[in-house]
Amino acid sequence: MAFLQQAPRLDHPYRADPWLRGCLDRTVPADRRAALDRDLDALGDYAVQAWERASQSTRHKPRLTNWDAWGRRVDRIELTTAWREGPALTTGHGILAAGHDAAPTARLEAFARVYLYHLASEFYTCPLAMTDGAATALKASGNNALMARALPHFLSRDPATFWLSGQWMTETAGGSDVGGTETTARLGEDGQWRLHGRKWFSSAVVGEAALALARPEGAATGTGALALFYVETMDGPSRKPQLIIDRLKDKLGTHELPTAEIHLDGLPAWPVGDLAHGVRHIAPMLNVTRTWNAVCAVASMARAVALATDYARRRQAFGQLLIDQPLHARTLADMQAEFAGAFALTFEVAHLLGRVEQGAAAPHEVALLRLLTPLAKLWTGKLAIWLCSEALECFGGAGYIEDTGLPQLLRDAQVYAIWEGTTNVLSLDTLRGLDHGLDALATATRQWMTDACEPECAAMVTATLASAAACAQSRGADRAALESGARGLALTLARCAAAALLVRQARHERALGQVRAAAALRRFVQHGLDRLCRPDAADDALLLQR
Ligand code: MFK
Repeated sequence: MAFLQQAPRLDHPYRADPWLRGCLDRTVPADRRAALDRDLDALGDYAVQAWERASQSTRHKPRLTNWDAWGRRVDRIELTTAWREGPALTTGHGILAAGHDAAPTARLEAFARVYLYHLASEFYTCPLAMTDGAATALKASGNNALMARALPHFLSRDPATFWLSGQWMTETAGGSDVGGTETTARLGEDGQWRLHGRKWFSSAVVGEAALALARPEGAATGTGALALFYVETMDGPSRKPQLIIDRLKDKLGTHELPTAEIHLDGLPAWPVGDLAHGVRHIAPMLNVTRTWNAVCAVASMARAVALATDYARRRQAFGQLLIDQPLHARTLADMQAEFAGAFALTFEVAHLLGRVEQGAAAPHEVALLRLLTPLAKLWTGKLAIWLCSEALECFGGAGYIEDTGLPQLLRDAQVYAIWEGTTNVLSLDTLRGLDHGLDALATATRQWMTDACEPECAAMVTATLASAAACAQSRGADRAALESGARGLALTLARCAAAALLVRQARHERALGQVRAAAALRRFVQHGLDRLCRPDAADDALLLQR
């Protein structure tokens, strides 16, 4: 064997990431940067170690044991190494707690930590997202008793007191359509609410608490009659689980994440707000977990691009390095440009979230955040699948082989478009945010593109946004037309917002004598901004005929 291919090496994901560093250089004040850099350096080190550890060992899945040897029900889950290390890393680097600091950049800084930690964490970030969402929803509820009870645990910087929270919504009768929830809440004679029912996808089943939707006994059907409850899942100091874990799911990806089917047989519960409008009460949680989803999707893209680019710099074929072959270089550059746009939009949402929460946002930015959150989630969810698939192809046959660690990237990426709302559910959610959101987006893009160094690109953004707005307005009265075009509209708005943010980044870099963002912008715009589609209901019907 004269020749062996080299495995891809992972550069330090913080020190080698110009997009993250550029974003933080532009936004984070100097007096906060040193502390942040220490955490990001450490989390980047951990990511490199985790990649090397994974490439030298067999992957494990969590294992559920329902019964002990003597017939007692135990429902014990053995976790992977990364999951066991999760609480110390999370609390040690303030991955959750830092996002709730009283500073307008706190959320952005916390999401930079999440971005670096995500893949090394083996999706421990999933329950972290839900815990962050639960903390946010409890704060929004104004329920002081529950805040005093749970927030010191959810936002703890000490692993001994840290708690994870679940988000229990999905049931067999209602996945996206949460209104189908069958779990009931019964008020006992002792004044205690208790939950009875089955939750079909529970991804934080090892957590200590959860926010759960349930229908108070005797309440009407539908979404509006659901109530939101806070529950604790461990029985005091014995830490005996108080819920029944029926089984762990066998999933396409996210194998280290113990997603479970559970049932509740009288679990004590406390209402978070009034005994109705549960979806309204849980919405702050949804919007936070959707932001996590986008950040984690972008993290997967960053990993895919980094590995494919590293490999191209060392792999020879046809007598040349791949990186020196024009078509391969073009493919990698196209991937970079799409990633750069997705990164810009996602971290703008993270920054906006912090500014809105801290009262530091301009008036139009509340509506802007409401619109951009589902846009970032739905677009990055889809893009991550495409980009990871392209990256695997960059490795040829090796990209299809399990123990390279590469197929896992693609399998895991598929989840971003599904959980926390599918692409279509999120496209319809975008319609809820359009009323004030379109004007807010027009205002924001004008500001982002002031003094643009790529005026042609800026003009294309403005023109495409205007036709998207006209399209939305012309279909306004025709709900079916609006809904059938919602995905095209959402993708167009997402791409316009991302391009406008790249214009801003290019202007910032120009002052520093850098040109990378301008190149990404030109290429991104070349891929097209307009994804609008005509509402051809008649053709849909013809194509779907039996
Ligand atoms: C590593 C990354 C980590 C990511 C975390 C991973 C965790 C994964 C676990 C899961 O996937 S948990 C399951 C997630 N499930 C969903 O996300 C549900 C998807 N379905 C929806 O989002 C539907 O759009 C929804 C259930 C909300 C629609 O139901 P309805 O019956 O049509 O609700 P409706 O009447 O439109 O809205 C009810 C209220 O909520 C309204 O307010 P009002 O009561 O004041 O009228 C809405 O305006 C409000 N609302 C809905 N979505 C909102 C929102 N408010 C703010 N933001 C939103 N996004």
